[in-house]
Amino acid sequence: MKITAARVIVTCPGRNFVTLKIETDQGVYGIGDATLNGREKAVATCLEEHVAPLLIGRDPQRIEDIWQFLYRGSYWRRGPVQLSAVSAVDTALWDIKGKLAGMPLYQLLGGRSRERVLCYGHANGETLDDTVAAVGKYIDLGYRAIRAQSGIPGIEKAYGIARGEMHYEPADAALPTETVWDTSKYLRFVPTLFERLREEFGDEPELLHDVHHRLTPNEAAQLGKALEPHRLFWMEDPTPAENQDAFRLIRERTTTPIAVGEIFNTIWDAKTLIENQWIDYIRTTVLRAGGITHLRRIADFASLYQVRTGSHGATDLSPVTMGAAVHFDTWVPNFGIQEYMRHSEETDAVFPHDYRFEDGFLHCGEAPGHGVDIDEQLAAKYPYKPAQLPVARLEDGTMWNW
Ligand code: EZ4
Ligand code: CO
Repeated sequence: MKITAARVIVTCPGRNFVTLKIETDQGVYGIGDATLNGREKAVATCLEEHVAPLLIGRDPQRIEDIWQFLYRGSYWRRGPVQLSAVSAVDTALWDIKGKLAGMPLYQLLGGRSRERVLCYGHANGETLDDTVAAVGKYIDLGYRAIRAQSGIPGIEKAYGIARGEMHYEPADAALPTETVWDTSKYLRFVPTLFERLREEFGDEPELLHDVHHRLTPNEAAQLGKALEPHRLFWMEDPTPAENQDAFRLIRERTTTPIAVGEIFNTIWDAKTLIENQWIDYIRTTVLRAGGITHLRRIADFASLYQVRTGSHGATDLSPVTMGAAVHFDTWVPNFGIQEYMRHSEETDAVFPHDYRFEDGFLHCGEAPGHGVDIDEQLAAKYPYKPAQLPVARLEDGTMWNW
C-alpha cells in the first residue's frame, strides 16, 4: 500500500484552517489538521514543499516509522511549524488506519475508558455582570464546566472577551491588534469575579480561568491563593513555561490546580513540569504536539505522576483536531477534561463530523478513523484571509505577553 498524494487545503469559513489530505493507491484517504493560528502559511508551505514529497510512495500503515522519519529526519526536530506539520501527517495516518481496520480511532487506541467526555465552554463578557450572565447561559446549555473571562475595569480589550455571540476569535486583523495589560488591576479584579460566580451559581459548576501567560510566578501564586476559596477546576497558563522551574514557586504557594501546555510541541516542553508534579493538567493537543502518536506518549508519561489531560480546544483547532481529540479522550486512562469552543456553522459545514455535544459532554462517533471529513468544494469558496493574533503592551508601552 502506498501514499499517492498529500494535498494541503487552506480555507477560511469564518477563520483560517490548514488541512492535510493524504491519499493512497487503495482509494482510502485520511485527514489531518495543520492550523497554526496567525502562521498558517508557514505550515502549509512546510507541508507542501518539504513534507509531502517525502510521503509519496511510502506505506501509510507505518505510522510510527513515518513519525520518527519526519521528526529525526528534518534534523531540526522541534518547533511549532514543524510539529504542526508532523501532527497533521500523523492524524491523517491514524485516520487511514482506522478506515483500513473498519474501526473508530478510540478502538485502535485500546478501546473505551469512559462513556462520555467532560468538556468546558468559554463564557465571557465585557463587565462582571455580563460575564455572570454568560456563565448562566452556558449552564442553561447544559455545560458542567465553564471557563470564565471578563473585561477588567480600566483595561481596554482584556484577553478572552468575545466580540460576537459565543464565537471568540482573537486573530481579528491582518496586523496584530494592540491590547493593554495591567497586572495589578487584573489581580484585584479576578477574585471578585469568582466570588460572585460562586454566589450566583453555587458549588456545583466547575469553574476554570485562563491567565494566558500574563503573570510572574509570585503574582500567579498570589492569584492562586486568592482563588482557593472559590475552588477552581484550574488556573491555566499562570506564567510563561519556557522556564519550567518557575512553576515550583507557584506550586509551593497555592493549592489551586494548574494547567499548562497548549503551546507545547513535545514531551520535552513538559518533562520537568510533569515529573515534579508542578502541574495538575497537561494541555498538549493532537494538533500541536505530534499527533496521536506523540500525544499518547505524553499522556502515558503524565499518568506516572497523576497528571491528567486537559487538551486545548479553541476554535483555531479545526473540527479535525476536535474529532481526533474526542476519540483520544474516550480512550486515555488519565483523562481530565476537554476544552470545547463551538465552531461557526460555516466551519461545521466545511468539516462534516460525527462527534457531538450533549448535556455537557462530548461523544465520539463510531465511524472508522476519527470521523471528520472535509468538503473540498465548499472549502474552496472560502479563500484564505490574513489574520494575526493580538499583542499586549503595558500602559507605558512595554511589550508584554499576550
Ligand atoms: O489564545 O487558541 O485556552 N485557550 C486559549 C486560546 C488561545 C488561542 C490562540 O490561537 O488560550 O484561546
Ligand atoms: Co489557554
